Amino acid sequence: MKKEAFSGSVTYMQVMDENGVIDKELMPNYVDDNKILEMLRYMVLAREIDAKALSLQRQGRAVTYAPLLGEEATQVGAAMALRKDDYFVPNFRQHAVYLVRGLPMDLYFTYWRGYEEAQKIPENVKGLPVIVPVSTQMPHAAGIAYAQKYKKTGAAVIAFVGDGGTSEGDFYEAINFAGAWNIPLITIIENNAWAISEPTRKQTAATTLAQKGIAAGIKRIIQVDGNDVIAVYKAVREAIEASADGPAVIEALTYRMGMHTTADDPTKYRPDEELERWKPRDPILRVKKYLTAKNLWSEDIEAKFLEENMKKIDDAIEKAESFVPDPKSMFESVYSFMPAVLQEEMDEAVKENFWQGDS
Ligand SMILES: Cc1ncc(C[n+]2csc(CCOP(=O)(O)OP(=O)(O)O)c2C)c(N)n1
Ligand SMILES: [Mg+2]
Repeated sequence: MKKEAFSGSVTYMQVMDENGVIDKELMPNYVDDNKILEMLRYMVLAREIDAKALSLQRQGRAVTYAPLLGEEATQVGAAMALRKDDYFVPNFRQHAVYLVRGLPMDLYFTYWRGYEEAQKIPENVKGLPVIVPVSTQMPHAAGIAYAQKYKKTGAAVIAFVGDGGTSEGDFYEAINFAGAWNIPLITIIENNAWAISEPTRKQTAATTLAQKGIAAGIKRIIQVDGNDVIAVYKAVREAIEASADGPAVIEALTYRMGMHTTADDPTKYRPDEELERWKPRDPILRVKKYLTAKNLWSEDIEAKFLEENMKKIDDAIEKAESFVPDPKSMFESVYSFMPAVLQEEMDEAVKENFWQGDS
């Protein structure tokens, strides 16, 4: 005897298309024009800060930086869906999530100057620090989500992972744990089409990355247009609302319009035509079209908005650049306590003032 033991499928959702036209049937009643305006403001500001960080790096005023250009909708849509007590777990590219969650901007620039001190994320931001080892954030996120269930806090956790990150063991372990323990973990696969120079089609033979969640027994699985801020917001908000019943996997199809990091040159491996094809699908463009048609946005409004914010950005950079690190912190932050052997090394380093070099 043979019978079907299992079947599964993945739905794709887009609410606002490239021309700013809304699918009325899918448009949630909790999104009005004010909400869309707020989404646009965050996306425009995130792009501005991103450009600033890139420019600082090019001037030697910041260390290696991973731009978010093109991925604003995935990050802003997801972050805006969070409730006050929900947590987020980023990797290294989710600058807009920190922005929406209210991380003081100077901490952001201080970190990108290379100072880990700025990674003490304020409690109310409810987020983890930047993490570079690919996918290692996923088991942490699963652990935090398990803790919410165990402590009955009602909070959910959203965790970001790249397309490349979904090839890692840590990713599978985390989603397997989430399925088996039915925890409030919402995994957002920020599929930006590339993992450095590796395109997604070479990364996996799977048709979608969302379907990986099916194998983990996760019921709430969806693929969304990651350049459609409303679709991302809706998918994440609904997953959060349902998180007491279990985990979700949301694949957001977006595109990394810039370089992987400032240490990368995509022109070496990425055809120009591909970038050109994605330009009309820019996540900011479609929202501007929609709001401009309603007289809620214009070039003047944008110029004024950016001017107002430029002062905040410049002040934050000034504060970040006046930060003087305490070299002792590199010893103090290794363990929760100070082992004797490390104490000895620190005392010696202080005595010899070794970080002053020969100057
Ligand atoms: C465990 C591990 N392997 C390799 C690297 C080097 N590395 C940094 S980012 C990256 C690609 C990540 O791609 P993806 O998950 O798609 O995220 P994206 O950079 O596109 O946002 C790699 C291989 C690393 N940081 N950690
Ligand atoms: Mg990627």
